[in-house]
Amino acid sequence: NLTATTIGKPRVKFLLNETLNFGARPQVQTYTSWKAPIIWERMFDPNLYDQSHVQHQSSVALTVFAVGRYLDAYLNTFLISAEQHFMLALPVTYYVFTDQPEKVPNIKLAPKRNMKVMKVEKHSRWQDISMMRMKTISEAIETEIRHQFKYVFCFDVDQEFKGRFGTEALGDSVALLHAHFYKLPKDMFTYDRNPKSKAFMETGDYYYHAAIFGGSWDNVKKLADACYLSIMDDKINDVEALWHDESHLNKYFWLHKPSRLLSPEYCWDRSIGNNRDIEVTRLIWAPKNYVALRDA
Ligand code: 2GW
Ligand code: MN
Repeated sequence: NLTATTIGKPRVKFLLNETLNFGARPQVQTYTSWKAPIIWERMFDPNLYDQSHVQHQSSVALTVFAVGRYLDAYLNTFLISAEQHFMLALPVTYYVFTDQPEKVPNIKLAPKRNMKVMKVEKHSRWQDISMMRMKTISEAIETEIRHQFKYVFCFDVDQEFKGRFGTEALGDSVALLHAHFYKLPKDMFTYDRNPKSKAFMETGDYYYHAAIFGGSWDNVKKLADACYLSIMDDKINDVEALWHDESHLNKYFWLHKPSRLLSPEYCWDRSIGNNRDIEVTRLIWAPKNYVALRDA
């Protein structure tokens, strides 16, 4: 077992990549044209990844926003399920951003796991609640996260962990393939097509889902800063990208290729129905009641 006994950054990086079995899943794409791995079940040995990250004292900050009705609707399930499945081998701190800190559920956390609740304002438009996360994430990385954590993962709250979401997902710059688009031709991707928006793009590599992105803290900060800048430029120019922060995220990952991609096993929508590609659901979309949550 080479990985367990090999110390030193570049060497381990090499060994972990070598550890991936790209041939294990012949029915799906397991690496990109720029040779970034796309992580599917059975491609990796979970224990090997855990051992290596423990040895290198990897640590993870998870950011999640629960503003307005989304707090009652989703936060408890998200956190309880994260304690069962998210990066169990490593120290994890949940950064919960909310307008109602007093209502955050008091969840019993395992050793080496912490929660930090941070108050944010509630933007009146939901589009702004979603988009302005980029600014808050950047600030939190600058003031707190960078001093304590190697990795940052940013999540939508309207989801539930159902299976291992482990150290195999960690990388310098991590993007998620959107469950609805990973099999579709590129001309179906819902990129922003308005040349007036900073998110405008004519073609791309994949359609990434903004419900999860991550990486080393410095890379996530660069991403959040770039997306926030573009979002603010759009505001000055009185345009809004088709899918808000997700459009800007797609533009960013087109210009700055992610080093690791997560398959839709990492964020599946059960309403899609049976699909043989999905051998394990690690996280699922929570059912959404648009009427109750978005209006009124
Ligand atoms: C968002 C839309 C409509 C009504 C309310 C909200 C809302 C979102 C809210 O009232 N409170 C709140 O905390 N949020 C946060 O923003 C929460 O963390 C939520 O998961 C996140 C994104 O909103 P969400 O999950 O309703 O958007 P989706 O599931 O349609 O997500 C995709 O598209 C979004 C942009 O439209 C984002 O890019 C998101 O990351 C994508 O997954
Ligand atoms: Mn969502």
